[in-house]
Amino acid sequence: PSKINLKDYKKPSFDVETVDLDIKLFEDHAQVDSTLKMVRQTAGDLVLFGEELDLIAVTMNGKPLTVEDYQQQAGTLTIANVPDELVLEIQVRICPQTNTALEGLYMAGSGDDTMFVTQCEPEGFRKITFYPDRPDVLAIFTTRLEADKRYPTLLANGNLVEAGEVADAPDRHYAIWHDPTNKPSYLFACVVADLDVLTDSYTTSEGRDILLEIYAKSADIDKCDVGMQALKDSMKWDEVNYGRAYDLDRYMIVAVSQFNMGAMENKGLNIFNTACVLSSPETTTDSRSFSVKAIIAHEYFHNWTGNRITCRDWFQLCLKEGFTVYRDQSFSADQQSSAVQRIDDVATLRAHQFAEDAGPLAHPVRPESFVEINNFYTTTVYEKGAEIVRMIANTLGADNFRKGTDEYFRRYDGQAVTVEDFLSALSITDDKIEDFIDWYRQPGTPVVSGHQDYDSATQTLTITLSQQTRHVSGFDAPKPLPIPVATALFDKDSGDIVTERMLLLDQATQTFVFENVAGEPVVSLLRDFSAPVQLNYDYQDEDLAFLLKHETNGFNRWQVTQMLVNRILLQGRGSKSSPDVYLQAVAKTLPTLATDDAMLAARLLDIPSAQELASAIHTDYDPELVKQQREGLYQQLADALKNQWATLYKQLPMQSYEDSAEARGTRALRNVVLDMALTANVDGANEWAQQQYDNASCMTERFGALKVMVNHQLADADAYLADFYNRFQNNDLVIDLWFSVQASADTVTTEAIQSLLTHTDFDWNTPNRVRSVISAFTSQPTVLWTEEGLDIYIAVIKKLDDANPVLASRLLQVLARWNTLSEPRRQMAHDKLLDLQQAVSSKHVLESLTSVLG
Ligand code: BAL
Ligand code: ZN
Repeated sequence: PSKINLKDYKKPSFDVETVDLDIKLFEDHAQVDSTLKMVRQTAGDLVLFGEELDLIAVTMNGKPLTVEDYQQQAGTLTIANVPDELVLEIQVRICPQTNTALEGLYMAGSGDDTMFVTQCEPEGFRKITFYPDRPDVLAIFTTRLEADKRYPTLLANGNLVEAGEVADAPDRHYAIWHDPTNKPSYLFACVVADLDVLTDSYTTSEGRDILLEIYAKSADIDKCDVGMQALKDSMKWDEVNYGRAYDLDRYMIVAVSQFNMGAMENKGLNIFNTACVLSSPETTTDSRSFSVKAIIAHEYFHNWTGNRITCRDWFQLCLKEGFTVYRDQSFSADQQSSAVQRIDDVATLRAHQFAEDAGPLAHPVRPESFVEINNFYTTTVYEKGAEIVRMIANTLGADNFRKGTDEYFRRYDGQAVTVEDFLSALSITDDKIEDFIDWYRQPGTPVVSGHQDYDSATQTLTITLSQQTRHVSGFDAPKPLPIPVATALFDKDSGDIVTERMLLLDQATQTFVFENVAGEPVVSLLRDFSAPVQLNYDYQDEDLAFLLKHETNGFNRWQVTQMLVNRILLQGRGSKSSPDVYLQAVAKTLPTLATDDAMLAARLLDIPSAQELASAIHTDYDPELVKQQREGLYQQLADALKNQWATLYKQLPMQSYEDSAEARGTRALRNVVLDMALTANVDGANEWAQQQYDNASCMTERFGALKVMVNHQLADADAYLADFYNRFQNNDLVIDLWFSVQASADTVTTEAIQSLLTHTDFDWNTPNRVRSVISAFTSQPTVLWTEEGLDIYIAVIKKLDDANPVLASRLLQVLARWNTLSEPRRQMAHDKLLDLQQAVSSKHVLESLTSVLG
């Protein structure tokens, strides 16, 4: 398979004005008839894409074409000598029943419980029919669906025009949908199923009455209220914050259990992984429920950032994803403590995106070439892409950012555009914003180093900052980037802020001078994580302890504890701290914080995960040593506060369920305290865990208790696991939790993983279930990076390579850290990856493997 390069972009030779689709579903196949009205844009042949299609007939302007009239190659159908205006009619046969890749039109479920759904982004539409399947071809779609009446639910994008019985076929019915908005084929969707529906309504700021519908299996329809509320909240939020109102009369969401992604923003017909839309207190943890709301918001926000303004080509994926992630993060920050939201977003970025940027899969936020675009739905494109938008928003300030986004929507509505277009609109009040383009082009996480000099004679503080980005092979030598560094100076005596300033570091090294500073201050840098960089500042531990006490914003306090922890845990790798300052600082802070802001208190006790710590280690990574050091510090923390845990746990009594920020904070902290108490062997903690499980008012409490019982190998853990299974055996999403709590246990073994993979409820065709074991397992690097661990993991990739290459390739990308391992693990992992190369054939896995091997 060949590489596609950004620099080779060419406009399509034809535009599609309208497309009429007629999709007839039968027992073992589907027939798809399409009529495309097309108009020439530029010179050249007409190129249509198509994969896994059985071409039955094609006519042009009413005249049947024969094999001499077109050229069919792998993945394309090319017709030469076409007139400037044409109507193309194409008939194909496809087989959704055997489509395990979950792209295009596929059957989900099994036995009597099946449904048909689509996933077209990025290039799934070409598995439904031949089409100029590229995001810069926008068309008006009309879709007729026909199926057996045992599938009463027939949905497609837009508005329902007509529905009825099929003449001469009493068991069959049809529905016709028309979408009045111009859209690229990746936003096409249809659903043929037997689903219940939760309905509601919303009136937009423009006075449009919208029907809101969430479709789910009847057993799940009681878990759709959280999603519905989130949808209404998102609609309102986008009106208030971006002036964007919804534009169709109907907004539908469909829950599907077999889905590769989290969700998909198809115009007017979002399709969601059940894990990302269903939520109820009894079955869903608070953190999962929170991400349900965020994902509903994300997909809704795409209606403007993605659908109405879309990407010119797939290299511009970050244009819609980075901006939309920034928008959903801002929405979520408005729904809870903004500090906690920022903590969670930054923790994810540092654990996953920084690791990606540090390894062989490093790529620019806007890649310049790919073989398979599915391989680029990465944390770099999404999360780093969002950080760039955040830096721009912070640099401009709220008013000018809003002027910029208003301009973006005004100028480009209805078009397929580029990152340059986005920056040009955002820069209407400040042309320096265009300089941020280098953030989109350059891979690697910049390291910002610095120190300060204070001159008491002149009362001047000078901060020197420099930036360095590693040179990723295959790319130009890195240039200095514009890095906003939010800075505050704290008076050492009073603890008050004396000055706040946003420093813009845009050269390799720069000095920033602060005048009239009476007494050397403590400097707080990169507040609110103002740029996605690694910071090495010449701090003393005492400065960090000071900041933990005096920083005004919860995020900054968390960041300081993380710096302290990293300095302790990455000892011998250039850091130099002993745990004492950290332990004392946490001990001092915790009691008050637990009362004032329990959620933040829970986060402050975070010790970065083994994976996050590993992401900062670039050579000689020894998973055993990291685990030992991490657990050692955790034990020290638990022991240091041993006499506080009982008091704290009792201060956080279990009450009847409430969905308030305060109640969620209490639950989060209680789970952390329970784990600490068990770690410190506090008398009676075993019973607290059992009582918490038995008396749980919600899944956060029950699962929190189960998790500690499993991790601490309490005597009754197996009995509780069995109870959990029996209680929830009819709920797939909860059974996913049951699998994952075992697969990610601190004490997991390869035998345990193997037995989960052969459990009767394990299902290779359901990505959520595969991830509940296999992705959960990656949280235990000491087991993953062994012969047996890798054999299991790699066997899964082999198995999925053909059946579901998108999933296989994403699982493989996790192994990119192999080259940082210490020997002999590194060589062993390398050999196994080389063997894998002989055993796989999908372009998805092969491209990722080539990159992973470096
Ligand atoms: N566009 C794919 C799913 C998402 O990012 O919303
Ligand atoms: Zn998205």
